[in-house]
Formats: sequence, C-alpha cells, structure tokens
Amino acid sequence: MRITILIVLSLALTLSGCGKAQTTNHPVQHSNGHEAGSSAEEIQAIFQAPQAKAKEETTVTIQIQDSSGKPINDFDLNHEKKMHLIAVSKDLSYYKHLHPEYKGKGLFTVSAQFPSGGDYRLFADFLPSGKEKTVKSYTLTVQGDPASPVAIEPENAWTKTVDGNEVTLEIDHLMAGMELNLTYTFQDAASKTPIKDLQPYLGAVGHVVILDANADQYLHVHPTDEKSSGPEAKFMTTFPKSGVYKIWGEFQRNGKVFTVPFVVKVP
Ligand SMILES: [Cu+2]
Repeated sequence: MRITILIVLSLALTLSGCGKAQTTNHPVQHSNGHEAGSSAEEIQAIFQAPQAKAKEETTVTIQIQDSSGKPINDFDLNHEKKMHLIAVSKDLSYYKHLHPEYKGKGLFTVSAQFPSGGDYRLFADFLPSGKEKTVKSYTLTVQGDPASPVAIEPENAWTKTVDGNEVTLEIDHLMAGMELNLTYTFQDAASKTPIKDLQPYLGAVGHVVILDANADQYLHVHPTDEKSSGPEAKFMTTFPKSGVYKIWGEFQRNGKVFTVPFVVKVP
C-alpha cells in the first residue's frame, strides 16, 4: 500500500515538474503589454505602435528596461547592429527584417509599413552589454483590411529562384532536438554557373531566421563559415520540436539583399 502511494506521488511530481518546465520555456504574456522570455527574466521589452494602420508609415518603439522599470542603457553590436527586429504576419507569408535606431536610455525606434490589417508577430533580438543575447516578442494588431491567409505548406521542391539567383537548400537528417546542417547552394539562374560573388551582409555570408508555424519559436542562425562568398553557405541549427517551420535565408549579391523562404516539416 505504501509503495503504491509513493509511486502515485512521484508520478504526480514528475508530471507537474514537466508542465512547469514547458511553460517557462515559452514567452509569457504580461498584462501591461510586454512579453518576457525565460532566458532573461530581468529584462523587459515594451513594444508600442499606437494606431498602426495597414499601408501607412508606423513608428514602432521598443523600450528595454530591467524588472524595476529602469532603462538598460548599453547594448553591444550583434552582427553590426544593436537591435534586429523581425516582423511577420501571423500566417508567416509576410516577412520583414528591420534595424531599429537606438535613441539612448533603452529606447529603440523604427519606421515600418504593414501591408494589411491583422496580427503581426514582432521579435526584437538584442545584446545588452555584459548580458546574454535576448529575444523578446510581441503581437501587434494592425488596423485595416486583412489579407486572405496563406496556408503554410511544406515545400516539395528545394530550389527557388529569387532575383536571378537560383538557390537550393539541403538539410541533412531532418529531425527535432538534434543539431543539423542547412546548406544553401547558389547558381546564377540565367547562366547556370555557380555564384561565387555573394557579398557580406551584416558581417556574414548570410543570415537565417526560423519560426515555427505558430510564430512562437524563434531561431536566428549564423553561418558556420561567415567568410564564404558562395557557391555554398552553411548553417547549423536545432529544431526544438517536431512541426512545421518557415526558414528565411537572407543573402546579398550585387549590392542587393534577397530573401529566400522555405517551409519545412520536421518529423
Ligand atoms: Cu538584422
């Protein structure tokens, strides 16, 4: 009898421990309009974009402060910028990578224009001096007519042509919870010759941003060989769990940044 009770008790403890770990891993919505992740509970980001309207210039401000409301003043450059801001529509069909300007006293601002009404997810990626790289997210509701949602369908083909660049993505042993390689190969779409003149973009051959289909899990991946200029760009990452993810690769050639999206289903 005593053994049975013990087993039931330890099972309950295991289950509650498990549930707790899961909730702290996800961004927590606070009532005062900001969200805090588990990685840096003491850092807060307050996003504001009052009266954001579709197709109109909108100023987005992000105030970075500690838990007592005191501004955090110093930020290190992370890939040439103090803050990277990723904005996506809820269906992930719209993607924008912005660099808010630092105004001092923890305040960042950026001008943005959203193509249609509806909810957007914003991810601010920054590095407070002496602290860890921090990502804070926020859901912004933009007024205006919503676009019809685009279904997130995993790709059948892994080659796409963007701005005259034919880009192939190869992922080895696709599975969750394990480190894997993402290899992009580039060739000129017109001449079919390998591209060897990719230019550094924000200090590296490319940048990869990955979001899960719910725009909840955010991964910002940097190349394993930042100095490459093509025809290959290699990245290493881990998908936290199985599911559908969208992967945006950003590269630069002939002075122009181009973004290549792929949707992948991680078993
Ligand atoms: Cu950036």
